[in-house]
Amino acid sequence: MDPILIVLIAIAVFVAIGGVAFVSTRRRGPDLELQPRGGDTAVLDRDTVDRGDVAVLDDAVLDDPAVDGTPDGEQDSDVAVLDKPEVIEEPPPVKPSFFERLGKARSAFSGYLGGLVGLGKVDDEAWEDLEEALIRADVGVATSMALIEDVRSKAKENSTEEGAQVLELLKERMRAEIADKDRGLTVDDGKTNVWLFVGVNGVGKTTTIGKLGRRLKEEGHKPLMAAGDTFRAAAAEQLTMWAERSDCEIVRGNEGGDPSSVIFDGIQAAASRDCNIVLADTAGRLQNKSNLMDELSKVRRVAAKEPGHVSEVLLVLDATTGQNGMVQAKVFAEAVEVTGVVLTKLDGSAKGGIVFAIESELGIPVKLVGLGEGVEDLVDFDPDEFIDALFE
Ligand SMILES: Nc1nc2c(ncn2[C@@H]2O[C@H](COP(=O)(O)OP(=O)(O)OP(=O)(O)O)[C@@H](O)[C@H]2O)c(=O)[nH]1
Ligand SMILES: [Mg+2]
Repeated sequence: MDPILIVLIAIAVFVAIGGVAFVSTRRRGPDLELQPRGGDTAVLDRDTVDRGDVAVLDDAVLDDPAVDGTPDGEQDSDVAVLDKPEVIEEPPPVKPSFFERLGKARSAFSGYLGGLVGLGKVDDEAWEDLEEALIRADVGVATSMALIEDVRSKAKENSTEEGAQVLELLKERMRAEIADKDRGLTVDDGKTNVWLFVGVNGVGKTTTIGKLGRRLKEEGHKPLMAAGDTFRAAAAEQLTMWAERSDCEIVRGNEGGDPSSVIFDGIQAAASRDCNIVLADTAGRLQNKSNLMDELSKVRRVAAKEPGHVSEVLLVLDATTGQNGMVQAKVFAEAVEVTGVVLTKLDGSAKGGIVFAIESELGIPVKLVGLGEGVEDLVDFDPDEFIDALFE
């Protein structure tokens, strides 16, 4: 064969193979070279894109039609994943109200009372059930009986026998029972106020001081914590952690030292550092240990020495201990003239009724309520919202 002819055939075959290769490359589409936001170039294959890595793609690359990979510009299903992600702005979290946060106490108590709403007529048995519901919710036997007796005579007076109306009367009566109490926490101007925290073991004294430290600072006060629990090794450490967290001053003594002198030192330090409230922690103690109750009386006397000015003695009670809280309240009130109650752990209790027992039988106002372990979980007691929550 003519060598020229052979060369021509070879060129024709070469051109034909090259054409087929070119067409097949076009059909597959180019590899997607995508630019992540960080700036480094990354070559992503189509699988990667489909997994949703689109959020990091550069706008310029997204606008490039070559990225489509579709030969004739028609839309294929891969295009959708290259859309810019929609930015959904989270609304700021709404702080739940006292009413909402009562949680368990609320649902359990209204469980006892809720059944009455559907009742047609309240007969003798229903009156008894109602009284029992109050007792079970820790309102206390004496207070429950007194409340029901009052409501029953009022219902008779008004010829009211319908369940819903009777509940309304009870609600009103309970509201009246705890209305008009002074629940403010006293801070006297120009004084070194001392707030003493007392109560049995593990009720939440130290935690309450920690929570209050933050809150008082936010309100513009200058609190100082005094670690008067010298009994338990870790107690001062625990308070120190809270002080650091809420940026409060703290005075602590030696383990096994005299609690009165630690608190006295705290008051001296507060006066010289211009702190206006001393939050004085004390060791948990059982109310039946008379030597420990005497020690508490001494702490109270020493704290009142110049320049100390005891403006609150707050008894911390754990809502989950129920009626035993009443016994504690009586004995502590005798030893240290309690000015208010902090009712902790109401988030985990169905026994909110203890509030009525404390206020009506002992006349001590509930001033603060603990609804959790966090720094934000200490709230002022709101009697109206509390009653609404119980009857919801
Ligand atoms: N759920 C819940 N837990 C709380 C509340 N207040 C305190 N606690 C927890 O109860 C436990 C005991 O709290 P402390 O503050 O150490 O109690 P305390 O009275 O100082 O205890 P002692 O110093 O041992 O007498 C801790 O685990 C707290 O986090 C509250 O309102 N709700
Ligand atoms: Mg403690």
